[in-house]
Amino acid sequence: MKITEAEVFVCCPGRNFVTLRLRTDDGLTGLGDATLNGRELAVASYLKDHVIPCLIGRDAHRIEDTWQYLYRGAYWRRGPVTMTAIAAVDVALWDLKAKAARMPLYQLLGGACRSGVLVYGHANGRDLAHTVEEVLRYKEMGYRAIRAQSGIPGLNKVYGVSKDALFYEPADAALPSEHDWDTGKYLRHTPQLFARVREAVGPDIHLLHDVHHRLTPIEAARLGKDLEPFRLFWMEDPTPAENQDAFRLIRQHTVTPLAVGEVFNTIWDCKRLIEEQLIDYIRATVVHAGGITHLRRIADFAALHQVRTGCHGATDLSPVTMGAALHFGLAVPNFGIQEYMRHTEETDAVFPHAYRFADGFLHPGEAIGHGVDFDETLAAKYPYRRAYLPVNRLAHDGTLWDW
Ligand code: KDG
Ligand code: MG
Repeated sequence: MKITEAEVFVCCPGRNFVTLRLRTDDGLTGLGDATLNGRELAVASYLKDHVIPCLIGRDAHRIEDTWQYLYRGAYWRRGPVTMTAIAAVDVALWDLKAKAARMPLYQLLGGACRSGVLVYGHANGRDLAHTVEEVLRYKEMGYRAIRAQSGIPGLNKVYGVSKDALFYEPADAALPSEHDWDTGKYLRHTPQLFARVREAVGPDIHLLHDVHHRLTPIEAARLGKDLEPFRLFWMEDPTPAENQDAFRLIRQHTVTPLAVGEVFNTIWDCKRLIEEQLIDYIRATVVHAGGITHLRRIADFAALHQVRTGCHGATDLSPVTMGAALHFGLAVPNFGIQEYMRHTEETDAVFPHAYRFADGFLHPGEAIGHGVDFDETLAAKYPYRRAYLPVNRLAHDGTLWDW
C-alpha cells in the first residue's frame, strides 16, 4: 500500500480547518486533521513544503516508522506546528490501515473497552442565573457531564462565554480581540457559580470548570479549596504548565481533581506532572500531540500513575480529530472523559461522520477507518479567513496576562 498522493485543504465552514488527504496505489484515501487554531497556515506549509515530498512512495502500513521518520528525522523536535503536522499524517495512516483491514479503527487499537465515550458539554452564560439555565439545558439534552463558565460582573469579555448557544468560538476576529481580567473578581464569583449550579443539578451530574491558565499557583490553590464543597469532576488548566512544579503547590492545598495539557505536544510536556501524580487527567489530544501513535504512549505512561485521559475537543479540533479521538477513547483502558463542543451545521456538512451522540455518550460508529469523510467540493465554497485567538489584559492597568 504505497502513498501516491498527498493534498492539504484549508477551508472555513464556520471556522478554519486544515485537512490532509493521503491516497494510495490501491485506491484508498486516509484523512488527518492538521488544524492549529490561529496558526493554520504554518502547519499547512510545514506539510506541503516539508513533509509531503517525503511521503510519496512510502509504505502506508509503516505507521510507527513514519512517525519516527518525521519526528527524529527532522532533527528539530516537538513544538505545536511540527507535532500537529505529524499528527495529521499519523491519523491519515491509521485511517488507511483500518480501511485496508475493513475495520473500524477502534478494533485495530485493541477493541472496545466500554460501550461509549463519556463526553462533557459546554454551558456558558452571561451571569450566574443564565449559566444555571444553560447547565440545566445541557442536562435536559442528556449530558451527564457539563462544563460551566460564566460572565463576571464588571468584566467586559471573559474566556468561555460565547454569543452562540451551542458553538463556542474563541478565534473570533481578524485581529486578536482584547479580553479583561481581574483575579479578585473571578475568585469571588466562581465559588458562587458552582454553589448555584450544584444546587440546581443535584449530586449526580459531573461538573467541570476551565480556569484557562489565568491564576498563579497559590491563587489556584485557593480556588481549588473553595470549590471542594461542590465536588467538581475537574478544575482545568489552573495555572500555565511550563512550570510543572507549580502543580505540586496546588496539590498540597486541595483535593479538587486537576486536568491539564490541551496545549501539550509530547510526552515530555507532561512527564513530571504524570510521574509525580500532580494531575488527575491529561488533556493532550490526537491532533496536537502527534496523533494516535504518540497519544497512546502518553496514555500508557499515564495509566502507570493512575492518571486518566480527558482529551481536548473544542470546535477548533475538526470532526476528523473528534472521530479519531472517539476510536481512541473507546479502546484506551485509562479513559476518563472526552470534551465535546458541537460543530456548526456547515462544519458537519463538510465533514460527514459516523459518530453519534446519545444519552451523554458519543460512539464512533461502525464505519471502516475513523469514520469521518471530507466533501472537497463543498469545502471549496468556504475559503480560509484569517482568525485569531484573543489576548487577555489586566482590567486595572492593561498588563498582558495569560488566557
Ligand atoms: O484553540 C483554543 C481552544 O481550543 C481552547 O481555548 C478551548 O480551552 C479550551 C477548551 O478547554 O476547550
Ligand atoms: Mg481548556
